[in-house]
Amino acid sequence: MVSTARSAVPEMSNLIDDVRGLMLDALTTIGPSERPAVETALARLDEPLRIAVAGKIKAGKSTLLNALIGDELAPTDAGECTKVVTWYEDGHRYAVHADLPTGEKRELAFSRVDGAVQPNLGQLQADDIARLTVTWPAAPLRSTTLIDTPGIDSISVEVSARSHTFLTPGAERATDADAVLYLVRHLHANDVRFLESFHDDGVSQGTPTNAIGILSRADEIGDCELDALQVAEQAAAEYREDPKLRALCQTVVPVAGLLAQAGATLLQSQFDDLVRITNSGPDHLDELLASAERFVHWPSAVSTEVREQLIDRFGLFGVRLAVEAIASARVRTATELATEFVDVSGITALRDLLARRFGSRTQALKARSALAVLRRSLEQRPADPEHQALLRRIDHIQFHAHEFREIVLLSRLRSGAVAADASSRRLLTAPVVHEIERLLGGDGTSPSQRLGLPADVDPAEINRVAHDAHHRLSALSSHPLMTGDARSVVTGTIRSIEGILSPERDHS
Ligand SMILES: Nc1nc2c(ncn2[C@@H]2O[C@H](COP(=O)(O)OP(=O)(O)OP(=O)(O)O)[C@@H](O)[C@H]2O)c(=O)[nH]1
Ligand SMILES: [Mg+2]
Repeated sequence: MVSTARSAVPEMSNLIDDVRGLMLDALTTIGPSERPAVETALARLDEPLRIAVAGKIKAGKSTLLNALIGDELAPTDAGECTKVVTWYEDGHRYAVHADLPTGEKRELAFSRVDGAVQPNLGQLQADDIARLTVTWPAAPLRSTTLIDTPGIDSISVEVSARSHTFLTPGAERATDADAVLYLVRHLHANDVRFLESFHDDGVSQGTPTNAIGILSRADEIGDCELDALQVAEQAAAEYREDPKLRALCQTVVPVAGLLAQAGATLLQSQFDDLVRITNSGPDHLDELLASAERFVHWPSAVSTEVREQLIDRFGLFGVRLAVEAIASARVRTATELATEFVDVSGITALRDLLARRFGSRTQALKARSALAVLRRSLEQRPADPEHQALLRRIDHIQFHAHEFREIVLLSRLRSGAVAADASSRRLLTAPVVHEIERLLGGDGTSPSQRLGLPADVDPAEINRVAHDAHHRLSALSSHPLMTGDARSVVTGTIRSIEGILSPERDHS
């Protein structure tokens, strides 16, 4: 029996339950061909958030994924497996499976080569495999499944197409990823076009809700000088303010994945080699560190082979940083150097960002993905009255769940659509827009993050600041020059502030 739209407005805490109930109802009415997709989407509500790592060939995708897992599971060389979309997910045992286009799932034997999981494809070619799944018991994978995608825009049109099909499946099915990290070394037109084509489904179509731009291999910017990461941060800050990019992804941050990976896996023997290099004397060091080429081939007491491994592992920037840190005695042990690498790499900032932007929105992102799949299935038979009733329930949830509304409002603000006319621009000035974005949960959804206060702030201060914001925005919403569009953003934000003020509204 299919019920019509419910009268109760779904709050954030029971959003998933509402969506689950709707999907269970749908399963009693949809046809057999749509069933598997809806069943999969239903099961997905209880699974970890899926984050895909995407970008151009050799942008550093697999290395960044490794840095996020804290292991070296993803192969970073040019093997066959880098051409297949590969999922890294938590599980009870170590295993690799291949999904074949026939629907068959086949377990593959695998070995670890320099840490990387290398499946034995046997008779299979990369082209025969729809996807690989590496199941790995690892704490970081418990809350997030990471998906490595083949490089876009590669010389191999097929490999590129495989990533496009995965990330932008088009009208016929919803995307498999809840969120995407898009890596670019330097942004140019192709990258922007790719981001534009990453339309997500359902409630926030074609919006930056679930994309984060990463300025990758940031240590290589500006000739690998020691200030490379600062230079990269300045470039990222410019991208963040670029209206075109603001409309396409939530933010842009610089990360040196290689350094983060090196920090997570640094060996004592590598540290000892770096100490030997450092101790080879300042004059010699100047020559040695002039370029990667020279570092490997300049005459030195440390063997060429060892130096080759060091440059491969840490990059020229990493070696320069290590030598500077060891020579100045800022770093005295392998553990301290590992920490230095991780700190400088930007990975901690990225992890925080993922927790704030995606972690706190996990429920909404998963619910949105599930509704997108359900909508697609129901639209196969749009004239069916039971389908129409279910579609109305989807509309109802999407319209009333405030967390969805926040996502839509954030996207519209970022796309620049809201403050497009002159009077709105006068009222919604840049600082006001930034505050509204923050209040809507753009920097994280806890009350203190929404109000821009420290995490350990006194609850009385939270209330005081929230009341103050409520007062200001209420005055703004009743301003005579307020247009309908801008007013709906302000009233939506007021509703978010009321969520902070009313403890029963769960914003955590
Ligand atoms: N200096 C530096 N090199 C990096 C960084 N990330 C990756 N690399 C190097 O860039 C090359 C490509 O890295 P991958 O992680 O395989 O890049 P990818 O985007 O997965 O490549 P494909 O899957 O082949 O498209 C490797 O030689 C890495 O060591 C980084 O942050 N800094
Ligand atoms: Mg790769």
